[in-house]
Amino acid sequence: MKLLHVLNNEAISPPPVWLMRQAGRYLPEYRAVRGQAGDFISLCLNPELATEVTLQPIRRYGFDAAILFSDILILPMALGQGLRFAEGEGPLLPPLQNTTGLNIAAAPDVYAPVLETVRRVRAALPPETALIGFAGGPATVACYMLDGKGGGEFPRTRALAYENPALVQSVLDILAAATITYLQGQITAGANCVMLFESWAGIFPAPQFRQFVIEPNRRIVAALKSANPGIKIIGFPRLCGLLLGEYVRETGVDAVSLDTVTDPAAAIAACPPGTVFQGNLDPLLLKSGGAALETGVTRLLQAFRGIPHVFNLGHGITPEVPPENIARLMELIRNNAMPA
Ligand code: 1CP
Repeated sequence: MKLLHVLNNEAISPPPVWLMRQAGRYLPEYRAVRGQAGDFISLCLNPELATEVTLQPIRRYGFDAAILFSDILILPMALGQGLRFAEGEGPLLPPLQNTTGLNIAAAPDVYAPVLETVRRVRAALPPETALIGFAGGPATVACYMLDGKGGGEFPRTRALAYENPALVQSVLDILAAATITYLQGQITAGANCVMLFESWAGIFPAPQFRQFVIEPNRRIVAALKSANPGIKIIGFPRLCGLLLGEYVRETGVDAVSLDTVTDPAAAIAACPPGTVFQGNLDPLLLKSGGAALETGVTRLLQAFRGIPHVFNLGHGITPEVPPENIARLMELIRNNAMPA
């Protein structure tokens, strides 16, 4: 598997490629299955349909990796917090007041269908295509649990970090423990590597970033690596800025997924030797296409020349991207082989 070669520190040209949110509303075949499933949570918990939407982008584009179709908010739901997805509004949860209602022991029964999807996808994928398991990072998931909705501001979580740090810490501790068990379940079911999405890492000041993002991520990486020698873990500390090098060094992730704003050369300089990079094409270029897309792709391939790199976006594909622009992206990457 090309992806695993790169995660094992090999520079490969052209690089392996997959895209965040590669299964999603930009694909007509996804919208059809989504309509059949009813709501989004039912789709995540239906192994047959979740397997189908995981495989759709692989069939269409031949990506080097599939990512399990699920959501980072399935874990809080499995822990007992209510969750619904309001049409066009994103996730809604009853903002958490305390942790007494959260039940780690009950979670595996609720997310069992997700692990069944992992087994089915692994069995159906071509042997050269890697399967990526994932979870939200504890800080990011805690933001949704404490604020009850997304959007990126999370005012209640940020206030609680000062006003009730014990509550925030206990949510993080529960999430770190539950995430270890959840990701272990995905690895046992057939995931070839795993990714931690800390999509809102960038809202915290440095001391809180260390406590809420780095420390729980470090604990998860250590536990998974000690139980699964050789397992590769990708971190995505989105918008962490100058704390990138510290995140990689202290958590022990094998690879770091870069957000759109991060300059590849600055990231390479900030991270320890041997770091593998993933990213970070601007997802908007997929909407624009044309010469801008060509320039963006060439620039990115050149920036990571000779460095182990997994081609990806800096954040997820948006629903309005024309599917043919992704076919064009694949052509550009695969016709751009450069001597490593
Ligand atoms: O209407 C629909 O069909 C739902 C849209 C959708 C999809 C396709 C949501 C709601 N989640 C997903 C799938 C999903 N989410 C995947 C599947 C695999 C793939 O990438 O193809 C993954 C890995 C996620 C992870 C996820 N969910 C993240 C981390 C990555 C990121 O985008 O930063 C986050 C923050 C979420 C929360 C979430 N779920 C859905 C939405 C709209 C949101 C964001 C809400 C907000 O604005 O805060």
